[in-house]
Amino acid sequence: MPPIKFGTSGWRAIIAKDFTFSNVQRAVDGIAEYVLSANSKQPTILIGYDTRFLSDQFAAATAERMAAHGIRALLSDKPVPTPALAFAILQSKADGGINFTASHNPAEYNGIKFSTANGAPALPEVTSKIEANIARANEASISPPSAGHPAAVERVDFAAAYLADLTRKVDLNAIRMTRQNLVVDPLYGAGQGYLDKLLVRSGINVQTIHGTRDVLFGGHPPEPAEEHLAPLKKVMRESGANLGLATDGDADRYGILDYGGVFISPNHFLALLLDYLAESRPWLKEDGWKGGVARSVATTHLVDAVARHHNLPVHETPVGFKYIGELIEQDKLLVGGEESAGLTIRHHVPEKDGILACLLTAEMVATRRQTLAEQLDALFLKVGRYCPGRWNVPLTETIKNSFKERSVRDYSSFEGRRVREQNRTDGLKLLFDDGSWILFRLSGTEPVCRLYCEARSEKALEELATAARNFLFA
Ligand code: G16
Repeated sequence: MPPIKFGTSGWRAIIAKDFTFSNVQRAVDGIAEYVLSANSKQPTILIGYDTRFLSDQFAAATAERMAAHGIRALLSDKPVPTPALAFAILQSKADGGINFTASHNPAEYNGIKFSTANGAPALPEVTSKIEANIARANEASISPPSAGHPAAVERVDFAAAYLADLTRKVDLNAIRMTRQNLVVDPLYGAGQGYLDKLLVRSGINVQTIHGTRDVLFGGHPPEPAEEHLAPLKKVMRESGANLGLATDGDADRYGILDYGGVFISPNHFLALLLDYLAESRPWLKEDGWKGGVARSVATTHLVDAVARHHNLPVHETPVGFKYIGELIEQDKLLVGGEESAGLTIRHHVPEKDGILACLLTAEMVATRRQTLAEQLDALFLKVGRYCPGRWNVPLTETIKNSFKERSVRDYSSFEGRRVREQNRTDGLKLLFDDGSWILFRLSGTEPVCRLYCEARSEKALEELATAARNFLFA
């Protein structure tokens, strides 16, 4: 039997190869054992699913299995974004939640994201217990659930309360008053019927594309990266829209197109939003509260420059929103985010929320009455220019070995640059005297080696990226 391993965010595998009903059942049994051992009374688990092939059926089978274990199962009545499920876990005081999704990965994948009772993605100490439960069950050959009294399965709407909560966190009135013209692209994913619905209900002018279920996602991964947003760009130009707002397969990531279809990278967006929230949300910085900002080790240091400007501390985490979720839960953050388009704010779910990010974008444009590009230029003038970039290198045996061997060495210089600091929080990060840096790490969600670079100009970034690629392929 193939081992079931939880990576950066849950377990992901190819449908019909490893992601089968029997393997899902093994994973669910492992989660059920964990939930039962962590709770004395009858626990409750929420179960959701995205728009992928069979996600709804994996979820329904899981609800039955949980009930057979004696765990009350609340099953979503429709596809549900991961942040909406996180909100429902907190609101209903459930003991955790499972979302069937492979997030932004290509259509042939599916996955399980498991969140604990705090609504945050399960931390490694939890997933390692689940993995151990699964491995033990393998050795003993699968035993059927032993609960004497199966619990109930109930169909539930997780959308209404989540959307109502967003209306309290975002100034929808400001968006409506500025008569913005928005285009929303849920990329055929679970965001459909959430972001667009909330905007329409709030009287905001919005057009939706890709708002239906297509288990092949139109032939592209449901990832709101610039290369997948050409149709959104086209519709924006045709309709004269001022913003394009996209979300990924489970709507925990966002993709933003500014006026004219200009892509704003999540790195730059995070820094802009930090600056905006630090100025506009005094209630987020009430008396005596000493919170700051968290970014992953792979995220732009423009965030640090903005944080310095507002006198806020910065927390650096490994890649994986679970680490930022933990800090939100401890109430240490105004904003937390990652370069891979993850974002949440104080008093919101300890999980990334692409829908919230899209709404705050429209609010920021409405309040400042400037395009995002204009706001970014102003920010660069205030704290300096930062040019981040990321490349994925397919994970061949040669690249894997090259990465393994090179990531443990000590470096005092790198391709003619003096190394100021070596950082091994996650992969190998080398920081140079002029503030530029590179980071190599193996992805925990897809078979690629990620190469991240940041420099203070586009030209310097290009040179650094070439040097970094040469280093990996040498
Ligand atoms: C997941 C995690 C993110 C992480 C991203 C990329 O996103 O939740 O925290 O940044 O994967 O991780 P890696 O570089 O290891 O592939 P998602 O949207 O797929 O759940």
